[in-house]
Amino acid sequence: MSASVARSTPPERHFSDSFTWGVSTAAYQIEGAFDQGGRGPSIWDVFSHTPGKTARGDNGDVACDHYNRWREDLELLRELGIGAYRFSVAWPRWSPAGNGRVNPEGCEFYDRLVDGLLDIGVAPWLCLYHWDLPQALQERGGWADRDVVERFSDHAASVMAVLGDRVEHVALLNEPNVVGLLGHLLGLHAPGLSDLDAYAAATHHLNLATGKTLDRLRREGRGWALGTILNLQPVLAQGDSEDDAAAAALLDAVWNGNHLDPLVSGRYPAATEALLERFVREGDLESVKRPLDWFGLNLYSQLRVAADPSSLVGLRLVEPPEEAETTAMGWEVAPEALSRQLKEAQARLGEVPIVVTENGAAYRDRPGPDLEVDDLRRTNYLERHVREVLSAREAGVDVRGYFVWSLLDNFEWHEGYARRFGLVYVDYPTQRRVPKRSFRWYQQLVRSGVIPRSEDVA
Ligand code: GCO
Repeated sequence: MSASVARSTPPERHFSDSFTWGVSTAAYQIEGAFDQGGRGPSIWDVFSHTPGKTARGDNGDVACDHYNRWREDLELLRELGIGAYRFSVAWPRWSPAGNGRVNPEGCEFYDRLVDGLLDIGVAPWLCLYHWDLPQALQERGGWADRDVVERFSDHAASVMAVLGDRVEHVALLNEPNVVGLLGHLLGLHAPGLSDLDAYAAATHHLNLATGKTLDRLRREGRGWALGTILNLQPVLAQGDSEDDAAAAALLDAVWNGNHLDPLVSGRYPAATEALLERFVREGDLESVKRPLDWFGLNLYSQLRVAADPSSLVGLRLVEPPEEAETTAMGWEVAPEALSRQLKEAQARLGEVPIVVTENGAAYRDRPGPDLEVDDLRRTNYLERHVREVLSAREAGVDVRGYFVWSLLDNFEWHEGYARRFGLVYVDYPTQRRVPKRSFRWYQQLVRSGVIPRSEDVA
């Protein structure tokens, strides 16, 4: 073989055509149009409009104005060349009071979005709950009130009755562990509670809603691929002491176990059972233990923890070591956490295929004169994480897809707009969208199935 032929031989593909490449978004973070098209208020409208709850008082009123600019955003998806787009349906847009009464304009919006995706050959991956509970339901107790389980199942059935002829992949809940902890115990997310009972009740009801809604949708016999999404992270003990190990085990139970354990084994972790069982009625846990068609893993980082007898729960989170690389969120960049977590999740889930439904990083992007962003650090973050997906696959983990968080810079919850996660830069005053270097890197990966070196993509 001559040298010139050897040079033109394409590198061996890392991923086959059947691997799903996607990007993820969430309704409240991008849609804006909070008072358009008959949408009702959600807990995030109320929370973000409460002084002091979000950075600089940022809220999702306008966000990326995706509700009005969705066609332009589909164009970006087409240009990116991905096979799948994960988005969420805003419950208060679908049913403003959360009582099942449907808002036709809300329905039409998602109806057109799904058609638009199919027209450009992108598979819609629909998430039924990404944190924007109708405020009317919060006023009746929200996730802490058991009645929400039925409301959510009804809502899921209503959405799928309209969109289910064109949507195959459905995720029930996005990160119930974050909803429980940040929303009901730490007060950082809507509804902004710091209440142990509300946390325990919400945790159980989120699990029950998952199980009951899986049954409900399966009874329809429509062949949907039903999954749910958890944010899981390896928990590392700071030191070698037994106390630190116990602290790590406790945090692991709370963060990773409270939702995964009941799903796979019908039990709560021993460490949290006493707290949660007050809300468990007979038969509940049997209806939570359900096989999934696929499992969504969101992973950004890992947690470090130490025992701390002076804290209420006996532990404290530890900052990453000084030499560790961190993102603008302060999260440690730990790509190996992804392959480790994929292997652990697979061991727990058995045969269930796994999809990385979110992975990405916020950096302080500095746009040039034409708003272009050379985000080498994000590109490099993504490159290293995709390599870990590959290594997990090589180790036998059944990872079927990978979704970047996120298509666009967007409303990063209580951190507001300063935390940019997008492959596409959004200039909020003009709503101009400008693809970053990471966008071109991802485009190349999706097109070739070969992981490009981040430095090689301009
Ligand atoms: C998450 C959320 C996203 C966040 C992202 C970055 O699932 O935590 O789905 O909404 O914006 O994770 O923090």
